[in-house]
Amino acid sequence: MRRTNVLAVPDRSAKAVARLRARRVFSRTVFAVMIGGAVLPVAAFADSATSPPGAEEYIIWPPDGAVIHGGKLWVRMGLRNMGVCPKGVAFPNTGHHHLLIDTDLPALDQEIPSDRNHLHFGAGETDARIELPPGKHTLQLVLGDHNHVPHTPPVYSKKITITVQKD
Ligand SMILES: [Cu+2]
Repeated sequence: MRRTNVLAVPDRSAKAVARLRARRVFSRTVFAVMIGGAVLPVAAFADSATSPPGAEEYIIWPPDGAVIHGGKLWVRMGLRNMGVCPKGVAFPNTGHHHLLIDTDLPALDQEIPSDRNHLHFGAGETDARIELPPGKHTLQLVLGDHNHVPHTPPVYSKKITITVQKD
């Protein structure tokens, strides 16, 4: 893959590429059906990048059960046995962080949604300043590949709960 200009590719193009890739997988799947059912499971999951054994994503900060005063906090994102790489760059054993706020894991074989509950750190960030309203909140990380799709097997952190108290 060309590495120049890749960082400037807008999300829309990435989605178009993902659609094209999905179509290619479909073709491969049809082919697999023709040559024998045994190949089908491999072909159906061939599109997401793979993660190596021992890959682990974790939240460095805040700790589970933390009480945050005021609502503004840093989230520090940790990753073992893989590397962080910006979106759009296909490099083996890398991905970018996604922070899930007050939501469960998304579908692990599709592009991770992008909204206020699913934050993408497509520039390769490993920490983020966020602000949450008072109350209990859950935080969880999931790594996505160059197309924002979780790896095979998926790499995600434990879900933690924090409490925001108004100052
Ligand atoms: Cu992403």
